[in-house]
Amino acid sequence: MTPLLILICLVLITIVVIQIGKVTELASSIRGEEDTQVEINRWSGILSLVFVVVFLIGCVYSAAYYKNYMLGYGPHDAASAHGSSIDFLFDVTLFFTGIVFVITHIALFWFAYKYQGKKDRQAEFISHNNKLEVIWTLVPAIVMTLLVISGLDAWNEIMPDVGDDEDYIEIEATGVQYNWLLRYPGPDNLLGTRNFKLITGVNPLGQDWTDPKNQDDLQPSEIVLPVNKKVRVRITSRDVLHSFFLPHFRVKMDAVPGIPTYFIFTPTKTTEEYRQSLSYYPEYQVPSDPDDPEGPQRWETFEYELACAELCGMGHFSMRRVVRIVSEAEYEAWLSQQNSYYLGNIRNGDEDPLKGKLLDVEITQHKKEFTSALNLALSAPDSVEKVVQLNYVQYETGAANLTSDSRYELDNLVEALKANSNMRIEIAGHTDNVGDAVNNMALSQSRANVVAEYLQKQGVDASRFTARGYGQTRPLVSNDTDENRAKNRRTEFRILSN
Ligand SMILES: [Cu+2]
Repeated sequence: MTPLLILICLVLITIVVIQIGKVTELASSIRGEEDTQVEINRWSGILSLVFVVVFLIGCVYSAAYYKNYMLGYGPHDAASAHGSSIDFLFDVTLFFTGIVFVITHIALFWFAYKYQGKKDRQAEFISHNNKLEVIWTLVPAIVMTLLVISGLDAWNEIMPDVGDDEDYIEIEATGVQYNWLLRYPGPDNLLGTRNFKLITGVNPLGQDWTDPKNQDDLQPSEIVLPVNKKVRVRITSRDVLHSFFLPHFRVKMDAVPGIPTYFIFTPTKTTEEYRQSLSYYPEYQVPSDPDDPEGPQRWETFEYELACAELCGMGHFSMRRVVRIVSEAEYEAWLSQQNSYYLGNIRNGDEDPLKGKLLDVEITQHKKEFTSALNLALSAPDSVEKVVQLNYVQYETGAANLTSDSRYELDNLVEALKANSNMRIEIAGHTDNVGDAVNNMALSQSRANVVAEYLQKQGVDASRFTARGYGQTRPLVSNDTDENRAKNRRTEFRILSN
């Protein structure tokens, strides 16, 4: 419908223009061609002058009117350490180009007025003018040189890479149509290796999971960074050109497929501080949702953003991610809530090359779980609660042989017994209700014995523990599902005294 309307409008406009032409022609044949032309020239000249005045006033007015929305002006001081030097360069460039802009526009329209066609007026012939040519070549050349040199100076100041001894956070942003895939290094502070051949639906970055550095990497949905800490962003692309653009921090760098780029910057203002600086300006004291006049105001809902500054295709506009700058403590809290992408999405799945193999990160995690369960049991007042499950002690099916990975959990127990020299425990074996109850009793007793033997071998005095099998007599939950039966097949210990 809309294209049809536009087409009809265009046809009508064409008809109007043709008709005006015909009327003018008719008028000139009545009044004489030459007189009409002079009259048209005079009006064109006057209207040119009117236009340039209105245009220049409009330019200045709109710049002043929208000042508080523009980066570098009003509340929009740079939120990064290097940002002010870019803003300064921008102002210097604007100063020189602004002068040229005003002078050339005035000259252009003034000349159209002054040298309008008149009866008996002839154009003057000038072959060349050396003085004029020297001036209009030299002045722009000097200004350009000045701008380029100061630009290079700023570039050299902003772009050097981080030194080995510097304290910084490294994160990674990969542009894909149409999204930014973000990666944080995790607790080891190292980003793992990538290989484009490994890219799949669940491994969008092509991370090599056999590289331990990858196993703790995070893929958060937003960029969260502590204030006043240097950040190095690795920037890459998986398909076409994108551009990593953090407007409020004056950070912008192309993301090029196959060529890693980077940008280093230090955020100097938290999101909260930026909101505060916006709150003083009337432009930001309006409801952020026009349909909800009582709701939060624009300054309250402000967020820094990551955008793509390269027109990369149809969905280009949707490449937006929220950036939050917070205090060091808030950053640490946020970081501790993020989970490893590998452990959450890949681990023991079809694409895990390490399926079934115990990882260092898991050993650490299991130890943490053991320690907190132990501490809980140690401080429990009631003897019923003084029980710790040995979740990662496992046996071969139907037998009393420990799996080799069980030693990590048992070593945790050995360590605990050595650290708490007064602690005495009872090791208890339990089974589910599958099979014969008498056999189950025997099996659980021999499993408890195996654990006891292990402790003794590790140098724990035999007087500090007893081992007992309970068979299927003490289920944790009812034996009605596979899952529940697995919970009931367990080894645990009870703290008898400490
Ligand atoms: Cu893009």
